[in-house]
Amino acid sequence: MSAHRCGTIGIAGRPNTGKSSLLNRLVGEKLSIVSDKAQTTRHLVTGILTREDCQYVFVDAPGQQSRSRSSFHRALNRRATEAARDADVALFVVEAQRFGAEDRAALAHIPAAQTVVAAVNKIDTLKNERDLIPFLDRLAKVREFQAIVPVSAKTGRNIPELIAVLRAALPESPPAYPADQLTDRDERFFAAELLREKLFQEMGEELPYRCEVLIDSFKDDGRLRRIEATILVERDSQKAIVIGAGGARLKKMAAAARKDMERLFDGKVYLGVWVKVRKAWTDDARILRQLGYQ
Ligand SMILES: Nc1nc2c(ncn2[C@@H]2O[C@H](COP(=O)(O)OP(=O)(O)OP(=O)(O)O)[C@@H](O)[C@H]2O)c(=O)[nH]1
Ligand SMILES: [Mg+2]
Repeated sequence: MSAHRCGTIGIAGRPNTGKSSLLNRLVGEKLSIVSDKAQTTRHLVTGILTREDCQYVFVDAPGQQSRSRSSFHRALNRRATEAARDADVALFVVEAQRFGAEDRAALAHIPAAQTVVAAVNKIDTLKNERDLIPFLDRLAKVREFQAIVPVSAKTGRNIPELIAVLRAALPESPPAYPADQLTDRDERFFAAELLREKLFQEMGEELPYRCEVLIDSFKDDGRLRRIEATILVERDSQKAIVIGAGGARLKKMAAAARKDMERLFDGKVYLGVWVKVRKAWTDDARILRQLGYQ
């Protein structure tokens, strides 16, 4: 058998290309939150895939975006850059048939010396996979990629091929984590993320960007996890929208988040959620620190 390999793979690309969906598909567990809105991911999320001959430590990151409006957005971009730069390999994710200025800018943030594998995602949306060939040819001219692999995070198409290509790019090394470890994040982190995902999935276009989730307390009570969370918004009007008529929207989001938590934690969850107004939290150093952005 060939030598064991192990290393980190930093996932990069502009927002909304399917980076988090791909991480989830690669590790076979829903760890990183997903929505149809750009800039869903705000944190670095590690997902570990352990195979007999290789351990893959994937790091999902926020999408690299060209316009930085606040300290918050600059913090997200810093994270996006770090993940790809500090890993053994960068996995650059683009959408099939779409390579624009934003993709080019995101790619430019990956240092020239870094090994880059490109994943062309969402190929399930193509009528005919052969239509992709000219796009792949054009992409190959943009930069010297170690490999270009068309995939679908949605259907799992070509995921084994992508895993094989990544293995070849990782250094020979013993495993860095125990074989049963899936992530380096704790349950508290995932509790906040799963609730934030519901805000992205349930709310209109602008509102999710004005929201954050804080976990106020997380207690094990026998086999029950008791979680108290706060959704931060910037204005009273936003608070009313999040809560919805008679509290219906908040109840729906909390119920969906609780269900996801119970699946991920494999146990019962009590979830209490409050909504609070904190003006301009995206530029408030104290809140950004509390949320782990600074
Ligand atoms: N059809 C199709 N849709 C996909 C695929 N992968 C992801 N999506 C969709 O693309 C949208 C964005 O997916 P995410 O995984 O959140 O994308 P992301 O790159 O992590 O986005 P940010 O975190 O915002 O940078 C969601 O609506 C996904 O369901 C795929 O392979 N096929
Ligand atoms: Mg994401």
